[in-house]
Amino acid sequence: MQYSISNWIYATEDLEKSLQRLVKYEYDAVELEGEPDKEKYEPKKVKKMLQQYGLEVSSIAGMYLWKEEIKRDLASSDKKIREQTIIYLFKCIDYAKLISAKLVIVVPAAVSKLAPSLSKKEDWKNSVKAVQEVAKYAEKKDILLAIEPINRYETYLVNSVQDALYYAREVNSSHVKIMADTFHMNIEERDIPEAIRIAGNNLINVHIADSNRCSVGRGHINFKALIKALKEINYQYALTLEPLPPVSDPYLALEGGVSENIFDQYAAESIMGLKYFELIT
Ligand code: LER
Ligand code: MN
Repeated sequence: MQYSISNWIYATEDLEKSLQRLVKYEYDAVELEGEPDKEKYEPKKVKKMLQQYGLEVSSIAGMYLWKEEIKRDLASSDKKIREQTIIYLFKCIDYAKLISAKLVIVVPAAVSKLAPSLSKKEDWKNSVKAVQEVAKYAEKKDILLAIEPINRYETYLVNSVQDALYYAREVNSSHVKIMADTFHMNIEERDIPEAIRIAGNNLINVHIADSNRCSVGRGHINFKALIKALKEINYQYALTLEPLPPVSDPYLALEGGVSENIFDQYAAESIMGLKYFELIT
């Protein structure tokens, strides 16, 4: 299995500093925050750094913001918002291609928008249609899209692995698959390993954090059973760490004065725990 960390958890931290942490704790890859227009992610500069540190890019984490200044929402009843989100995803796909990432994460409705624009049924239809358009572009560029189910306290449309499978089936593209996130699964799934088995070969990325969103071992998720299920489905993609200090948003962690040591500690503990379970299962 490939070990990766989503650099979204490091918020405004200098990218090189984050990459150095990944190398120090022997990760293979990084999942980059999907912000292709940000200076921090200038592709030539990023490519050079990746080469220098011997890291791959496992994925691009699409950011489905729901803020006063910017709304990225594939399920919006407002055509303009849907269209600007489609264009945003085209840019993420182009960016993925430039830095040799295999996949882009898609959340079917904005994160922290908790109720439908119209009805859940109408929003579902709008979102599926929008992603069908994105999928055509992804097929052309040969980049995969991974539908991420997120718990009900952050979004309302696709919350479970089964929701994501239904959604991907409706989009109906060779390049639309699903992913899982153990933190959200702990809230939404009846049985985490069983959900992994149901996802089967549709699963192309797994975000990892413990039940309290801290690093592996600090909560009560049974990671041994998770790894066993991943082995059973012959999972060949990345385990992408997404542990957060106990705050709701990574930007609050740095601003709130969380010590940087915690990032090192979480990176070290998580890979050690997972590799141990990989070895013994
Ligand atoms: C992002 O991968 C995620 O899991 C969400 O909780 C982001 O808000
Ligand atoms: Mn996630």
